[in-house]
Amino acid sequence: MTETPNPNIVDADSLTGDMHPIRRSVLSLGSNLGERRASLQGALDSLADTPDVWVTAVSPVYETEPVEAPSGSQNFYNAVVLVDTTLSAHTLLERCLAIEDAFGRERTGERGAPRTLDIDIIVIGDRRADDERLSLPHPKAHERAFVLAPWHDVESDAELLDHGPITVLLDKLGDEGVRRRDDVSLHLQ
Ligand code: PH2
Ligand code: MG
Ligand code: MG
Repeated sequence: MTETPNPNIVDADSLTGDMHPIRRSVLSLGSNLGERRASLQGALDSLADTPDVWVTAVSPVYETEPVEAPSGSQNFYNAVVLVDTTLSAHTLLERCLAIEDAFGRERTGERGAPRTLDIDIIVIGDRRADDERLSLPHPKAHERAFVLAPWHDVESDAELLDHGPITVLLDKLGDEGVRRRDDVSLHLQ
């Protein structure tokens, strides 16, 4: 007979207070300055090296025309990485910013300025956020083919929180300005 409460069942949460649920996160990688492929590969390697982050899928690389960027900006390379993580939203954000810094990201304050590396959090499970540092889901993801096209390649039945199936969103946007580069790819070590 099991005693109630069973003394052998311990709630780990109540012991350490640091257990967190595993959530699926979609990360959008972009680069339009310097060695674009190398920066995206470095970002992938760094994410894969991050404790409590497990990379589950890596999309093809797309070459994309710059959106809302200063005229004369180079095309981007964009890709999407799916991860499972127990990190909090803000800890994941800190990690993404630190990886950007490690790959030479300069923060000039100029909107859309060319960047060696940008890692944007598109969603973390069904987490919502709206503070000065983080908005979830990413407020522009639903209108960006450079996010949705690579995401669709690795998770065709995905739904974007608050916006529905990404196939429907992509159909509306079309594929103008985004081109899959099958000759450029990222590798999970
Ligand atoms: N990122 C931006 C602004 N514009 N355009 C493309 N094609 N790809 C991007 O990753 C991108 C952009 C802001 O981070
Ligand atoms: Mg961005
Ligand atoms: Mg960013």
